[in-house]
Amino acid sequence: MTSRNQALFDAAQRRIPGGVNSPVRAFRSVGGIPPFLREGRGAHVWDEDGKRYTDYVGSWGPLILGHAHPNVIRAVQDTAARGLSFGTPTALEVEMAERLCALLPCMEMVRLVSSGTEATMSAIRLARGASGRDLLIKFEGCYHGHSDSLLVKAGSGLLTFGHPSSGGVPDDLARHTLVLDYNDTEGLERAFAEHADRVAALIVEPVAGNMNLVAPRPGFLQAACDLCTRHGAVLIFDEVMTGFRVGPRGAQGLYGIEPDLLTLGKVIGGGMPVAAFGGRRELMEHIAPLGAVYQAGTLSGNPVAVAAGLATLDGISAPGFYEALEKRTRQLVDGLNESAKRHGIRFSAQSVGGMFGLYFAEHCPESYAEVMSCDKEAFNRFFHAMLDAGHYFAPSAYEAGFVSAAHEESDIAATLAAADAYFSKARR
Ligand code: KE4
Repeated sequence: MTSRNQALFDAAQRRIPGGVNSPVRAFRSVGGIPPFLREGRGAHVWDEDGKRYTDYVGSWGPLILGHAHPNVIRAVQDTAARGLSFGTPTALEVEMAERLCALLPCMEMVRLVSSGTEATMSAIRLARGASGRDLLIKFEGCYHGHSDSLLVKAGSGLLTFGHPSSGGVPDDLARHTLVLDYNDTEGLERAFAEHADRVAALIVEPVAGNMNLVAPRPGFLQAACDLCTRHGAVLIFDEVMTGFRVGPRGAQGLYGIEPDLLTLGKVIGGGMPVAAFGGRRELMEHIAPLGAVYQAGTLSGNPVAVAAGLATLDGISAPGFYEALEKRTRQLVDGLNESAKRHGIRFSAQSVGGMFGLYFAEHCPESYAEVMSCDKEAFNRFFHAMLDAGHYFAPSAYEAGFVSAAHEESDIAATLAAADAYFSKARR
């Protein structure tokens, strides 16, 4: 009997490219049919066939309180009942701006947008406009959304000018993006030695989460900060994923480094489309209508979305929130490492705050090249065994995973039991 997931996927593929509205949802990397989810409550989601999963994706990070948190839903319902959008300033946007600037040391001013892509695209345009320079430095394996300047990767080796890694990106634009190796401080120093006076901005995920989780080596972020300061380049921390995920002050709080600009998304919308870019006042005052750098959006700061974000920020401000989240995430990671070791499986896992990485490799990778050497097929077998058992991990060996405040100790224990059963039978 064809499952409803299959029937829906067949129908979706007839009208939507790949059957999805965002490529990573299509299961192309892991194979198989993506479950079409219809409901979520707390740590659990249900697909259209009624199957329940413990969810470790959480809509790719936003659902840090868990699905359908009563306070978030009530905030959305109450705000929506007064109208969905006005295209005018609203009090809720002022409250969100004041909240973000109070929580994040580097933020003196902030502009709300509707996606992480818009946030990073706008921050890069601002850095170029404010500095009068064009060159952007990014790191291979870091993803900052799908604006043209960011869909670029090195041809090969260091100091290679960008080549488009997506159709539709003109060479003429890609050549303004220099792609380096994450965690390679020497390569970064060489790049600045050669191009310092041309660098408008350096954008980095302070904890990389889009090539699986790769933590910054000691000194890497500080070197980026020092080089940008010394050469008048704008340091952009892309905290769309890490913001309020790795700690109450994001990665900038965790590592004690203040970027010039910061981008946010995911958690600050709580599942609704809210993202932001912000930072030093003298930079942000270049943004229209104050300055010459244009940036706009019909639904930017949408009150219903912002209400969801504010309710989420209320939730993560509860005393002990991050200690509990970190403890729960570590319970998962430590349990998986212990189980894999006991069964002789080549596997490692690590966590930073409420996000984690799983790797079929001896050690946790510290670079893009090391991530690429992990056993992707072994991950895919693990992924499907766990999905069949009702535990939904990110459908790619190159994505981070997320735990929510709604995950109980019993949920983690059930996931660990399923993983142990899998490891006991898995190919060595
Ligand atoms: P969005 O445009 O998808 O809201 O944000 C782009 C973005 C920017 N910066 C970072 C660090 C990000 O992780 C993202 C988006 N992350 C992916 C998951 N790896 C979103 C999932 C998807 O593309 O469907």
